[in-house]
Amino acid sequence: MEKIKTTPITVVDTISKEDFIKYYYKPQKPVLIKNLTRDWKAFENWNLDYIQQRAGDQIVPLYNNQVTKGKQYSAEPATKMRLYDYIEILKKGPTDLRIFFYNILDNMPELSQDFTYPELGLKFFKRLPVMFFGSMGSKVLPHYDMDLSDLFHFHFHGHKSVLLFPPEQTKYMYRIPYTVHNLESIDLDNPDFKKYPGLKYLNGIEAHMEHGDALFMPSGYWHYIKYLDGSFSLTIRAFSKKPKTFFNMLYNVFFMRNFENFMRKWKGQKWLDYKEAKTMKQVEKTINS
Ligand SMILES: O=C(O)CCC(=O)C(=O)O
Repeated sequence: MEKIKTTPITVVDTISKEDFIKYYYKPQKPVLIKNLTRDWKAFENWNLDYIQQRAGDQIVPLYNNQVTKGKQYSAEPATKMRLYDYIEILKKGPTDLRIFFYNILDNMPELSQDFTYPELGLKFFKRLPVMFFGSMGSKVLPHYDMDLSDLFHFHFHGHKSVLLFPPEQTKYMYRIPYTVHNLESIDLDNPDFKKYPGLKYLNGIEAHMEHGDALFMPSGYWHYIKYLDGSFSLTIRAFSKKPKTFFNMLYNVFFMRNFENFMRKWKGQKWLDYKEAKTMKQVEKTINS
């Protein structure tokens, strides 16, 4: 079966601030850095047992991969449970239940002692270090972050695969209007090129992450993530300094998100069907032009 075109990500062991800015930050190119976390306590200590011991008592929201319908809001959790119990499920795996965007400072502040912000020339927004958990079988719907920040994503305990697409390829991603994700019926692992011909024009960057790896995902990059075993990640962010990106971030966060919620509540499935048809038309127009 024909697959989405991909190229492997550039991997470096270490990098200086000057080289990072010159070769990756300024041209907005992703890179995987192997040794960035070697002197963190997290590199030594972070595993599922450690998180269970430190923060097992809290109740966490869990998300799955079910397609949202009607008035359902896509950011609603599928269920909630004690973190300890969820990690037990992860250890057994597979499950499609994931923890998504869990703020460390609000929920497990002591873990913030275990990592530092890399000195690579980015001004990190230190209020929002967030964690993600998943297991073999968990997939994260392809999306980009609506605040359009430059991201550093670190992985612990196991393995995951990350497929990245630059913002210039958004026109072939089948992005749904007023959202930052694509049609939920698209499976990038088994692409239906007949139904979604735009996918043929994509060229992804493929990264395989293991314990301690750091991945730079520049602003607006799409990421499609698959957990290969029970494991977890940390993401830290730096807001873009470009005025246009800053304006788009304000639009996404303060207008787009609320408008989408309002329309879903008001129109329900009709709104979703209308946007799906519009998405298909938009990509067709791009291909034909
Ligand atoms: O790894 C995950 O579960 C999702 C990560 C993500 O979407 C992010 O860091 O923005």
